[in-house]
Amino acid sequence: MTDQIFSEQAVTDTKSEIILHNYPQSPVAEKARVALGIKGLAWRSVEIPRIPPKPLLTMLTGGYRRTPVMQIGADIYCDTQCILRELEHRHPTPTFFPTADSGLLWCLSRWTDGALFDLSVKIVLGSAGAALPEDFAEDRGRLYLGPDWAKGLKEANSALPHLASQMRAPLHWLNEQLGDGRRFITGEYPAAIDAQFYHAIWFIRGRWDKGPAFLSGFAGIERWEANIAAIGHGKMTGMSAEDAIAIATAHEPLSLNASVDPSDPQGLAPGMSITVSPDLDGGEQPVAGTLVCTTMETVTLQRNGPDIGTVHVHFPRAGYRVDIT
Ligand SMILES: N[C@@H](CCC(=O)N[C@@H](CS)C(=O)NCC(=O)O)C(=O)O
Repeated sequence: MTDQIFSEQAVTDTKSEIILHNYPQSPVAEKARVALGIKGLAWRSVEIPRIPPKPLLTMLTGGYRRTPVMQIGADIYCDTQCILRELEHRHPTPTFFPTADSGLLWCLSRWTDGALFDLSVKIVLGSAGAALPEDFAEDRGRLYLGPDWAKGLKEANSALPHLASQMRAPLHWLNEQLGDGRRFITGEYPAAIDAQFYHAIWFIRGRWDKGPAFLSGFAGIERWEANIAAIGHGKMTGMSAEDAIAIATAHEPLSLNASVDPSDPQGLAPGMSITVSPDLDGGEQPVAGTLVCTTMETVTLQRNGPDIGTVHVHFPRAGYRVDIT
């Protein structure tokens, strides 16, 4: 995949332009950037602050403050689960699922994005300890270690050898998976799961002082990391947050089939007033709006405002809580 074929999509076509709200140091954004690289897409990057307030981002999302967020016209995709699904839908070739294992790989990705990523955050926060800037430690501590975060940070620091042991076992399995010389996790072609596994490893390599030495014990992983880095990030050009908001205002969201799912466990139906928030409480603001449509995988709500017009905000169902208000 070193020979990139970039999408012919004209950057002036603002309706279908892919805008990623992100910042360079974010590992979860790195997952999305690698995914854009796998698809060889052209995209615009809006750099957002690393800690709240993020008023120009939350104006679009209705309160969701995490990184990254993808915008296409007046459609706003929160969480990389939604972002990857939408990229696969709009740009199916090359596919994120080059083998016949998409269901299995979605299941595995709930672990890479959940327990594995959380473990990498604990290692990075725990190893940085007192060196972390206070506002950053407080914000990320609350998000990833819970309301009692200061205690959690101290525990992560003293438990570093244990946390490293928890990381070693899955890295050993990944190394074994790559042991037959394959270029990527499922074979010759990169898949979504490569980006999903990679972001946690990119994070410990770059932000844990002992990360490079730790990873040097896994030759297959180091070779695979180089293959992923060679894919690149597609074709990125910068954009201001103000221009992104102007694009949302200038366009209408894509129309969606507002059919009712009679088996929806919560009885959700179009037109209901709802809020959506991450299932694990990190003290984050729920996003309120009118339900447009839900599937087993996604919930879409509509928001209107003088500053953004009408937008559709999309969230995954898995990992998010929908409340009827
Ligand atoms: N499940 C989310 C996780 C997003 C996430 O936790 N991102 C980190 C960035 S690495 C974050 O938002 N940190 C706090 C922030 O950027 O304000 C996803 O897959 O997009």
